[in-house]
Order: sequence, then C-alpha cells, then structure tokens
Amino acid sequence: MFKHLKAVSGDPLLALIMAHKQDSNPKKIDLGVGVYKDDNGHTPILNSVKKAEAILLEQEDSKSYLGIYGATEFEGIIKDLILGEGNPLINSGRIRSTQTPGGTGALKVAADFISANLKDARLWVSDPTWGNHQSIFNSAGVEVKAYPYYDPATNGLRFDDMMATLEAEAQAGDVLLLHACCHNPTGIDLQFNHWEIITDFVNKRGLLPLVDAAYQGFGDGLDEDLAGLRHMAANVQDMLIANSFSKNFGIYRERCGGLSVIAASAPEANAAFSIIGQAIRANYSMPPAHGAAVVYTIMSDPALKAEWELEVTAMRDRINDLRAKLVAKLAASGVSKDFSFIQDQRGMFSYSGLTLEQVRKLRSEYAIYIADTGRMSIAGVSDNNIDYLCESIKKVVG
Ligand code: PLP
Ligand code: TYF
Repeated sequence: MFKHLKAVSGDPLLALIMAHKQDSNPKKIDLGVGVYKDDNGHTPILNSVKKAEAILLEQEDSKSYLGIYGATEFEGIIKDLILGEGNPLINSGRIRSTQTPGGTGALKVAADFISANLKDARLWVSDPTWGNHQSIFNSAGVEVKAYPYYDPATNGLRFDDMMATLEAEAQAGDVLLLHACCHNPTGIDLQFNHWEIITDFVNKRGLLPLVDAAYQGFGDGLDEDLAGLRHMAANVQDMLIANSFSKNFGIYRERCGGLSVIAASAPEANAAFSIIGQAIRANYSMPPAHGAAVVYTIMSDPALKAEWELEVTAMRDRINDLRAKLVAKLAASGVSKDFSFIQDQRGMFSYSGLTLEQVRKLRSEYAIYIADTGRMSIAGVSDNNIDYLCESIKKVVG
C-alpha cells in the first residue's frame, strides 16, 4: 500500500534545531527556531503561568468535554486581548471568537472556512512570510499569491511595491493576510500609516483582511503592537483574526490560540461563527483545555494579570536590548556591513541580510545556527554568547 511513498523533507527550521542539538562545540549558538529564551538559553515557564497552574491543580474538578469552541468564558478574554478592553466592537455583537489549538489551529480553521465558503478567493501573503502560511492554505485548497514586502537592498519594507501589486492584481473577494506585528521572518513591520492606507484599500477593493497576531507584546507593547489591527477592525466591515498565546504566555506546547470573525452585523457574525464551528468539528472536534484555562485564570485575576504583563515586558525589553547591543557590538567589531537596521526591526526575528554562503560558514566553522534565509532568532543571543557571535560574523562578512 505504501510502497510508492517517498519521504518528504521536514520543516528546515526543525532540522536546524536537531543539528544544533547534536553539535558538540561548546560555543554553539542556536538562532534558529522562534521561541523565547533567557540568558542561559532556556525557555522558562512564566511565574504567572506556574501560579495559574497551581490554582488549576487545586480547583479543576472535571476533564469532561467542553465544546467545539472550547471554554465559553474564554471568548471574552480573546476579544479583550486583541481589541483592548472597552473597545466598542466587543459589545456590538459583530465579533465572535473561539479558542483554537494555537495560532496554527486558528489559521487552519480560517483556511477551511475560506475554502468552503468564499468561492474563488485567493490568499495574498507577504514575500516572504511564515512558511506554514503557504502549507496551511494550500492544503485547504486555497490559491496563495505573494505581494512584495522585504527589500534586500535596504533591509526595509517595499510598501509602494506591495500596494502597486495589490492595486494591479488583487480581486474583490480575495483574502489579504497581514502580520499584526513582529513580522516572521523579517522583523520588519507595517507602520500605523501603512495600516491606514491598507484599510482604505481593503474597503475600496472589497478584500477580506486576515490578520495573524502571533507575537502580541513582543514589539512595543501589548496595546501598541495591535494599534494597526485595531484601526483596521474599527474601519472595515468584515475581518478574520488568528491569534496565538504560545509566545506571549510561553505556553507553546499547550496549543492555545484564538480565531475571531468580525462581520457587518450580529446575525452575520453568528452565522459565520456557526460555520467556523463546523470546520472545527471536522478538524479536531474541540481544542485542548489546559492552555486556555491557564490564560483565563491569569486574565481574570488582577494580580496575576499584572504579573504576566510585567513578564511580557521583561521578554520584550530583553529582545530589544539585545538588538541594541548587537548593533553596537557589530559596529565596534569593524565589520564592513552596516547592521543598524536590526534595531529598527521588531519581535523575535531579524532578517540579517547574511548571505547563504555566510550562513553556511557560520554553521560549519563557528557552530552558529541561523536559518538559510539569514533569519536570526534574536532571543537566542545572550550576554554569554554575543561577543563570540559578533566576532564570528566579522570574520565571515569581513
Ligand atoms: N503565525 C506566525 C507568524 C508564527 O510565527 C507562528 C509561530 O509559531 C504562528 C502563527 C503559530 O503559532 P502557534 O505555535 O500558536 O501555532
Ligand atoms: O518560525 C518559527 O520559528 C516559529 C516556530 O513548524 C515554528 O513560528 C517554526 C516551525 C514550525 C512550527 C513553529
């Protein structure tokens, strides 16, 4: 039955983690996968999460099924976090939100919803984007098209080219995928005025925006990071939002995220939400409970919530501090390339502008693991390895 099957290559990022793990060089550095790490290269469990888990251990009294949307009380938590407490949309009835297995689960349900209900819709993604976007939408049968985004010449954003391509080619009914903040893989974000322009364009052209918010809190702040998304939500009729709690609660393996749908009216939102429920049922029946129970416990306890906010701030400050140090130390090393753009990027990742040849050399000669695209996960840098990293980059770049 399976004789004809040929093994496929896995996610290159996951292969990179394995290669780093097996490297015996004591100076090795992992700048591959996008998980937060502390100065010891460890991905810690947040104190607020530990405390919430202790409460749950004590108080949880059933493991019975919940329902396709997960815990009903979680719906309000998702809306409060992504839209901001008190946002008038929340009580308008025009938005419905469901818990999902991570941001990936939210994207998969969105893809199935789009594929089954929005005939001929194509999905527009940034060039480049998170590799899984393409896989998820392709597997749901949605055609994926790319708009220009990253400019290797300036290590910046090709906003004019992005809009020119969409202006020329996007068709009414197409879906426009945007990263809310902390763009993966480049670290280059849309600015607020860009969100204003795109919002106007979406309305004029009749596009459905789908915003992927996987790193809320890692750029400039929990509210600041979603200012563009919130502007768009307030000014469009319909929208989908896929969000992840993996990074900002550090609960990656618990698989917790959310999918929200905004529609023209409450009845329309409820109809769309019921169809989203159907897609959930056909995929995984219902989401795992634990991650959402942790997030709910934290968000509904003012002291725990305050502690969590401080912990998110600490993660963000550490990454932004590392960006500044990296830029300063690279400049001090006398390297020929100007790396100052790293400080303008946001979030876990930086497109470093390192070439494939340079990345390969860093890996084979210095045990520094960076994705082939030159994407570095900044959280893998630390005070313990930053000098070695900068010296090695200087040696390879010249
Ligand atoms: N979207 C983007 C842009 C991501 O980088 C990730 C990261 O892992 C996700 C979605 C999915 O996250 P999750 O682990 O919650 O599925
Ligand atoms: O891009 C990253 O590194 C994160 C983590 O199959 C990730 O989004 C990477 C690959 C993958 C799942 C998660």
